[in-house]
Amino acid sequence: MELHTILMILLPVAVLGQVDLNALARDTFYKMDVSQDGLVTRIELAGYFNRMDQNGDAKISKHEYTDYITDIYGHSPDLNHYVHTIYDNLDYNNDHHVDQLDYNRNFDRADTNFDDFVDEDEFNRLFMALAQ
Ligand SMILES: [Ca+2]
Ligand SMILES: [Ca+2]
Ligand SMILES: [Ca+2]
Repeated sequence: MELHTILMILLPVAVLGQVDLNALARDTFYKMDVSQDGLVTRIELAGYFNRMDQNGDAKISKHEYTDYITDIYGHSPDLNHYVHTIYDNLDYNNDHHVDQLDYNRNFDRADTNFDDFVDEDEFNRLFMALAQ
């Protein structure tokens, strides 16, 4: 067994290179929900992306996004596929950056009951749509 394969087994979201999207969604939600009240605010969503912003230009490049995700979960072809698909879908206006405009559009898309919070069910629906 290759070391690469062993590392994949240790990761909760990528077992044997197969990404568990539900686990990835759940983990992403917990990382966003800094206050741990089960609701994500616009500020928490922006904060999540700001943690990826290596060069401080208030825009997340695909490179920054990919680095952030693979630093946490490791590399696998399956995960790379989802990372690129999710990034392209997050980039609402297709300008090859994910920034405040895109955060707002995705937040609005997720918040289907218009209470200005994104709960875990709302987030899961958005995440699955972004991963398609
Ligand atoms: Ca940046
Ligand atoms: Ca954009
Ligand atoms: Ca809501």
